[in-house]
Amino acid sequence: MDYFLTEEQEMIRDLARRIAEERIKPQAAELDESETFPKEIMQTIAESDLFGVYIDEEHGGLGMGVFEKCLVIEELSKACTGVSVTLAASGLATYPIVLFGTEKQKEQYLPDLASGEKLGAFALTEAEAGSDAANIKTTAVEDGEDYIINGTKQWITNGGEADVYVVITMTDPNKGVRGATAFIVDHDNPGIHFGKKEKKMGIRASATREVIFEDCRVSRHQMLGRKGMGFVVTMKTLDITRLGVGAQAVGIAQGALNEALAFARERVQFGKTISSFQAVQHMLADMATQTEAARSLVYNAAKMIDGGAKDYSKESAMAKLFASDTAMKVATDAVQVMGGSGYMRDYPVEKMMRDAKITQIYEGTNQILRNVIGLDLVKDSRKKTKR
Ligand code: COS
Repeated sequence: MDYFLTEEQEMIRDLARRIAEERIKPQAAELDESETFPKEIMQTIAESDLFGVYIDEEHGGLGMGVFEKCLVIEELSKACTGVSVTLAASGLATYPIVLFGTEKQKEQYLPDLASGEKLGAFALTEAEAGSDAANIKTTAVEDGEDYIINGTKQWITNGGEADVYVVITMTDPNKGVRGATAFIVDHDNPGIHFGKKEKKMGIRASATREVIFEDCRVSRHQMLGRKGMGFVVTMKTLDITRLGVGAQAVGIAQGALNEALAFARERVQFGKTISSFQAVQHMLADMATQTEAARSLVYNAAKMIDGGAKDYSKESAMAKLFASDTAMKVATDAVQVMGGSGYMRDYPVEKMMRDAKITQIYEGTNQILRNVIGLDLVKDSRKKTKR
């Protein structure tokens, strides 16, 4: 399908595609097997200015938007989501600063995040606060001009590798969601510590760790947005970054389809290539149609945000939900088309199937996203009835 990209957009996409083909694809299996964080590849991506495509030029970025960020993530994810998620998760810490940072905070943090000199991480999830994001127990207690943060964040992507942490805390636990506050914490703060690298099913090149705050002192100038706004900071951020997960999913689906199609054209059974059997062609047709539908949803939701829409929670949730379910289905079907070969680690589709699973889980499980979409539909229809 032709999305009529501008020359600039084509350039960004082609650059990401070239890095994916030349730098990531040849190493993807080894990085997955050895669970190695891809430092050198991240440096190449940083040198190509791809970290900051959506950050304004004034703060060191390329001044483009969510749509271009999705193009980059999709291309990198075709080769390896274990690599692309590092860039996407850095964006998860960058968006709260873009959306809610003071000019001083933007000047201090955005240029390094845009250049990829520094990586970001978003620390929300805890042992008892996953889908129930408001149930966080990490506290930030006022102490003169500072706040003291205590608590443990779990499964933090880029944990330990990142330089800049956006941390969601409770400043007033009695106020529930209105008692949450976001802070920026630097990696070199003596009160921040990291757990061991987690062993994951997929996206194994990426680093996922516990992030522990022990009497972590931060200046009140590190507060992001106002006191009590932490939940809104979180939700507004996720409304945008969920499209990044959608783009990862589209990349995985397209990557798996490409592998299955190439294999089917080579594999001979009953004296013919299996691509000549209608049973296989129908599977490939469904895979291609579903992938294109997922891409359309992600691209359109991204354009809606870039176009200045005020509320896009529902559309972003729909795109992430549909794209991630598609990635899981298409990757599973790619393994099926490739049969025994698909099941072996010699081919990339078994990794893609493992990588696809997380897209249905992180940044809001697909069950939570159905809640978001459903509630929005009902709220909207109530408003229309009142009119
Ligand atoms: N944008 C702005 N504000 C939002 C919002 C959004 N997208 N979604 C909710 N809010 C506001 C609500 O308006 C409400 O504010 P008021 O109290 O002023 O009315 C407040 O936030 C609480 O909203 P709600 O009552 O809907 O909160 P819940 O505790 O019921 O949680 C869900 C809502 C389940 C949608 C939320 O917790 C969620 O998204 N969970 C998944 C979190 C997640 O993605 N975790 C994975 C982390 S990986 S980084």
